[in-house]
Amino acid sequence: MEALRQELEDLKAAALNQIERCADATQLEQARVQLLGRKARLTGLLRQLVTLPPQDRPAIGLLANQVKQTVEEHIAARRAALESIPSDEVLATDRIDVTLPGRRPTMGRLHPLTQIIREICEIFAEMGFAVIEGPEVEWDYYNFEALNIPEDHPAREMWDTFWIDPASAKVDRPMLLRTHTSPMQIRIMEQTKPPVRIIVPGKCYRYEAVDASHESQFHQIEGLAVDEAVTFADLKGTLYAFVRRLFGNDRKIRFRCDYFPFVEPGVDMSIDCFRCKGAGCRLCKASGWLEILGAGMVHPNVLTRVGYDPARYSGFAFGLGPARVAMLKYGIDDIRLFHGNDLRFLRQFP
Ligand code: 2U9
Repeated sequence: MEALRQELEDLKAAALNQIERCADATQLEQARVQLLGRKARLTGLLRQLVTLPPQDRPAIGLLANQVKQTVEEHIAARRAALESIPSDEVLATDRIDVTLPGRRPTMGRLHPLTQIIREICEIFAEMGFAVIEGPEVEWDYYNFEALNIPEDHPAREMWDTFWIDPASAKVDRPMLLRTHTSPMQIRIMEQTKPPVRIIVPGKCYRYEAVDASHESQFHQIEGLAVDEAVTFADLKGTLYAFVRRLFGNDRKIRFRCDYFPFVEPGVDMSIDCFRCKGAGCRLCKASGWLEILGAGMVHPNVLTRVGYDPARYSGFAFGLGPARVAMLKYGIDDIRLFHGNDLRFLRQFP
């Protein structure tokens, strides 16, 4: 039996050697027939297994089949290797024109909203405001209660939103998609003592009909400054400096009374129309003014709730929609263009 075992090992070594030396597919096919065909020594040995004494059959049978399998695998591998080498004919005719110009990759760019959000945040950051972001899913408490908008208050109608199903979220307090970024200002004040100077950009949600100037998802940038002796003059000075940076040094500003539950007094701020310099045009709807943001002095109730003494501290706050700012600045007439994914629109912002 030992002789037979040795013969199989020698046969395997010789076969693998022969396969490696095959230089093309024809030689390999000849080798395959010689090594595994009907007249091959290995095939003969496998056929003669039945003539062996029964106690030797399993071991020799196993070895012979292993040799056969190894030879088959090497033939397949050698075939694959030979196929990957180009033929002489291909080598003679195939040419690469190395002078052809390359294919230029498409360059991405920042979305116009991202650009304007970064530009606005940068202006406030240079004035000493820290840029902070917060969660888009909020507790009712932070979005409404803490901002001086109790349940049943008619002002809640200004901010209809999407509510989280408490059962599926496994929560026992009302949860919603935030309608402004103000909840984050509350969180920051709860965690820190004045002075506070923060700017909070982020996505907000409102349940409303979509048209050329409203979408149910939109971005907001809000700012807050609280310290001892902060006055309305600080609000005016800060926001005046801001719009001059964004819309040009010759801008004028105008304040009018407005109502927001979280500020007192509340205002809306306009700039004189940079297109017609106040004379009246299509952009400013012939009024000469463009409404740019809302603002006010933080309501004492809001300060009290976060543990700030309103007799000692005061602050101003403001909010604006970067989409509206971009629409005015670049003369865009439909807010839906921002998320329409039309490259003809997006490519206009370098
Ligand atoms: C705290 C206290 C006060 C933020 C403010 C406005 C006025 C405002 C709107 C402008 C256009 C939002 O994007 S918009 O729809 N915002 O007019 N926002 S005062 O006041 C705050 C915020 C946080 C703690």
